[in-house]
Amino acid sequence: MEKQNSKTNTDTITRRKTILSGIQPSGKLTIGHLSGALDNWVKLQDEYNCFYMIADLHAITVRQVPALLRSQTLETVAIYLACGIDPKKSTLFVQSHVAEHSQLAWVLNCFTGMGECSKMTQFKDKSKTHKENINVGLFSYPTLMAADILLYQADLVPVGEDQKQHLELSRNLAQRFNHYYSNTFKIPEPYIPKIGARIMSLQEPTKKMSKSDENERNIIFIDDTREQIINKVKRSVTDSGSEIKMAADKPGISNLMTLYNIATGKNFTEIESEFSGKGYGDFKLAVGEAVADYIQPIREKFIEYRNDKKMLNDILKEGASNAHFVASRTLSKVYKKIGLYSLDK
Ligand code: ATP
Ligand code: LTN
Repeated sequence: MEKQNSKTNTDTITRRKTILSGIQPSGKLTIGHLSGALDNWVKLQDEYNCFYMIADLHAITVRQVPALLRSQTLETVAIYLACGIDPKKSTLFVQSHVAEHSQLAWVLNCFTGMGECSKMTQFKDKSKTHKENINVGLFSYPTLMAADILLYQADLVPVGEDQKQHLELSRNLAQRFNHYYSNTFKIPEPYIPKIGARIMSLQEPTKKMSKSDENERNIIFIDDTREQIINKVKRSVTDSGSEIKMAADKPGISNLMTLYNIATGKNFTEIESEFSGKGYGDFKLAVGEAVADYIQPIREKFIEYRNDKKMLNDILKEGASNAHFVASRTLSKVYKKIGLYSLDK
């Protein structure tokens, strides 16, 4: 506790801006999460007061197998750490461990119009893919996300393009609440990194590589072995023609070039000249090997951390307590402003 309070005090004194982001433990994380989110989160740790969350309550808006959800939650923590999220610099916690998220979400539900939630693209998409279970949680998903963000008075929220609409609602709700009552919430800004490529599915390269895709051949997981990675890349879909170049009509090759760029740091011009005159076979082998080399140290750390449940639990306990410290202050203010009767004074 002492350490957490001193961390919070330091942040207050230096007035570092606050960042909050999260990923749902709805599957194993992929190389897309690494390049599109985690690599960036790691860089932000030195400059910002970061809260990195595992959004397990969001994950249950679609049906999950309980044992898998539990193990994926712990695996996600191990991956955050293996990628370089440092619990001494950032607060790392599980959403359901901090009750204030559900509590504020309920209040925000009472300030959100039905129309605002029903127009959300993600709700419309998931209602199509999960026709058998279009539940109220899926509908009000964005108000829980707003609670996640507003509880910590986040200045910036790193998200992919697909979450921008949810962030816009968080901003509207914060403004609405501040207007009805008085200034309570900071208005968060989206933080869409300049770099951070979108990785596409290996078999259907016009679709995003996604952890909940049922076809594992589409995905490079962070815990895939060297052989698995090389094989998946070897079997990936390529395009007609034989040239290795970035082009809109070559989504397969362009995606492999992006992967090679992430793994080696070489730019697209360098990659094009390295493989000029060579065939797809040589290129795929080089991409597979480079990606395997890139993933290997992260995978090794992941395995080490995943097997140390005590260490993971200790980090999560400290994270939950630190998060609760901040979140409870915001929630108390909100309860007071809306007129909920309190037993304290
Ligand atoms: P799900 O399939 O469970 O809905 P997902 O695998 O599509 O999830 P999210 O959990 O929504 O991914 O991803 C969290 C964040 O990770 C995104 O906001 C985005 O920044 C990043 N991300 C995920 N997949 C990719 C990808 N293929 N390429 C780049 N960034 C990605
Ligand atoms: N909805 C996000 C995960 C998420 C999140 C958040 C991201 C839940 N709460 C708060 C940023 C801020 C997703 O599925 N990518």
